[in-house]
Amino acid sequence: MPKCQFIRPYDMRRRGRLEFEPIPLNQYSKTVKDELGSFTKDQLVAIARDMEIIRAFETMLNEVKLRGNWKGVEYNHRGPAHLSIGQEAAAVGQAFLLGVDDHIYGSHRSHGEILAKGLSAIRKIDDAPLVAIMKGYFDGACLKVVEKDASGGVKDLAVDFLVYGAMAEIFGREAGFNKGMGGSMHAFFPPFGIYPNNAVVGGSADIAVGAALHKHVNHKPGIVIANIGDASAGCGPVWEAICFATMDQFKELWDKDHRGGLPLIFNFVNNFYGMGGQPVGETMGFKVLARLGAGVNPSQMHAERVDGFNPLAVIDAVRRKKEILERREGPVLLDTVTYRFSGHSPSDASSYREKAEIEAWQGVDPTVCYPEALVGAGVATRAEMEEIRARCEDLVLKAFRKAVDAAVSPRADLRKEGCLLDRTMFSNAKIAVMEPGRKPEVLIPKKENPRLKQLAGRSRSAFDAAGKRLPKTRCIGIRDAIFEAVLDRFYEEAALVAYGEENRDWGGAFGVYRGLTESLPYHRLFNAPISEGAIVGTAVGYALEGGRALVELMYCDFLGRAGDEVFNQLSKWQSMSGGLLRMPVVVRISVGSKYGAQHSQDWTAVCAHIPGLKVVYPATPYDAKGLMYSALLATDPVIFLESQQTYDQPELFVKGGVPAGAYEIPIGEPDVKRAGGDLTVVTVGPTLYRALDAAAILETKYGVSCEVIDARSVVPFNYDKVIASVNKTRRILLASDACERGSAPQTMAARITELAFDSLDAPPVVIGARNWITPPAELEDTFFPQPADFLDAVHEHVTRLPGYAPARKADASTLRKRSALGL
Ligand SMILES: Cc1ncc(C[n+]2csc(CCOP(=O)(O)OP(=O)(O)O)c2C)c(N)n1
Ligand SMILES: [Mg+2]
Repeated sequence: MPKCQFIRPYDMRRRGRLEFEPIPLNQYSKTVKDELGSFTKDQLVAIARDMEIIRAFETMLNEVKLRGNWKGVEYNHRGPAHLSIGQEAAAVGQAFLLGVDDHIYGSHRSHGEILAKGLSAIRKIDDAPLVAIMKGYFDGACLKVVEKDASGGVKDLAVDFLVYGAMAEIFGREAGFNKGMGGSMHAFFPPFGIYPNNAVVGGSADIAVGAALHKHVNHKPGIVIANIGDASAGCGPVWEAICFATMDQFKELWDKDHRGGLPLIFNFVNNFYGMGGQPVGETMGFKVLARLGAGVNPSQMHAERVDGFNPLAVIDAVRRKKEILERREGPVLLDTVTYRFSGHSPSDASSYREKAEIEAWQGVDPTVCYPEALVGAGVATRAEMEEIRARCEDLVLKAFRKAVDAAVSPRADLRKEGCLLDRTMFSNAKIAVMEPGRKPEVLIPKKENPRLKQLAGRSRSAFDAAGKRLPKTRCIGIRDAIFEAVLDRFYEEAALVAYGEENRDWGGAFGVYRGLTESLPYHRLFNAPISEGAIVGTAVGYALEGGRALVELMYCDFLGRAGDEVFNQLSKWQSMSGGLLRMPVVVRISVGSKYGAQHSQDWTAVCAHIPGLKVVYPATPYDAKGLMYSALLATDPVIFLESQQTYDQPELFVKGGVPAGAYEIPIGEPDVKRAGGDLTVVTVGPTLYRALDAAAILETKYGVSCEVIDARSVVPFNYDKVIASVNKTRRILLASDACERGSAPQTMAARITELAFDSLDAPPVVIGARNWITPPAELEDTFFPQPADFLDAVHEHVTRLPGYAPARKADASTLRKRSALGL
């Protein structure tokens, strides 16, 4: 789309041939002896030790799962354990060169990566900061457990801390790295550069891209590694992540200071199996995973295959890949060949593979071959290696005894009101600037923004000074109000970025961002590929690293394309981290109309159903601006719904209209838009206006005075105003444009029944769209609730309206029949 890129028919239609470069496979050929000049003996031995710790750790879990006992200590671990026995060299080789600023994101099978990265970090951090990290982490809760019987120096203590912290997390203990709320598949420890591991296959791919984006945009040190399995190559979000990470614009359009590729390694931990399915030869067609980089950009992602059974080969590969990333030529792809001797999980009997195959790989076991190579090169004696192995087992046993002891390592009490999860579902903080003192990068002073200048000529209210209604084109509408809040935040918060489809020059599909391009450099506002999953997933990664992201899904109906990212990632990491992480992400989602069945659904309730998401749906410009400003100050994920029916809606309710300056509206507070005494009407989203039309008819024609309350937010939601209104009116009707079944008003109706049963003269009545697909634009008024539907519902279920003939059957027997038909 950028005008500077002219697409010439001559070039595009010219005959030619596209050439691919050869892809290196296992090119590393050095021996330990060859490497003696590059590594100290201590380093070479440390590599063996780290592999032994992982092996002992995973063996313990395997035994516990299979036999409920390890080394005489009994324990029943109910949760999962996806073990990486056999994969130790891949993890240790990767971690060896990484610094604390290098961040890894992993999978369900990442215990080894956690330990390897932690052990590597401990070697690199000086004693004083190491102590500070341990003391500062959740007020030293984990440290307190391990320091009691500590022996040796700070580094030894830190190793105990790491092994115990990871293990206690796996066993769901409150002293674990994530207070026991992450567990085996999600454990992580950011101070050592160990970022969330993900139980959703491939889930870390786009999150890691977002993390790398954060480093790239904000000039943060270090690289990011996405550790994902070979079978994740079949996952859509992984491809979306690869597409997002390799966008040309990074290298071609971003300004000089931000030009270049993302500092990211897609590391496919290639153990040749999914659970039982085999990517090579069965479920995929690439044969060699490293081939995947070939088509996505001209550098073929610098992809190569590396022997993950040789830690030195992996170290060599990471060193070379880091150099590429430092030259800003990333991202890169590694196909790290490895093999799990253990089953997918301990209950897996490996029915899908031959015993001989497992034995063949065990024959080149890295925890045997590498120590042998050290002995052969004279780095260590066999006895020394044996002693290391025994010490590692003791280390793990020491942590194991503590982690399974309920008196030493209790679990969080989740039955208590105000318990850990009550406190961590939302962080509920407000942060104006992530990095105080940092100046936001902008292209022009705010007051010179062309859209802002244009809006200065518009009325801030729907009415002129004499109270006469103005044409919409002369007023600030909802799209302008949102723009103003976004612009304000961009000039305040340097860490804020916005992206989505057609966000830059186009101005967002519905014109909300028109004029934003003129103010912002590319790296703060850009077009994303049509990759809804990656749009949200990268925002999650961007936020986890300390940034603030505003992303957009063009239609609510496309939420399904970002399902995992919204429902499992965005919503869950704050609480899965035990309250350690924050998720300052606003997802703008436009709710359509006129475009038929796949472009016109209101899925507010789908989002509201997911714990951990805040959900707002403003219907007026005043509310839209204030809520957007609040959302962009918040530290929680906010689903910000906007109706395409009302983008040009001017302000009818607030005297003086929409303030030109910034202001906040608290998320979760409904607002009375019309006072009344006979019937409470609660609306979600643009249904407000049809409810007001109905209220006017009810008042003038039938003398029924309605109090109309605009929910504004769905999660959280303060019921006080609604209950106060019901106490007065004794009757309530709730409405939205979402299909009625399972809608947000249905949930509210159930809660209001619980909270105000004694005040109600009749059960709450809910109206919504028919439980149909959305028909074409010309028939939409048969679908979305219209004023007549309100009157029908009032007449049938609230109070008989004298002389009223229902437009459509809405009586109890019709509702029963329709329910029985699934309608
Ligand atoms: C999206 C999703 N689909 C399916 C699963 C169930 N599952 C867990 S692990 C796994 C196999 C993953 O294989 P791979 O990505 O190669 O990782 P590995 O287990 O080999 O480490 C499957 C299918 C899941 N967790 N997430
Ligand atoms: Mg695999």
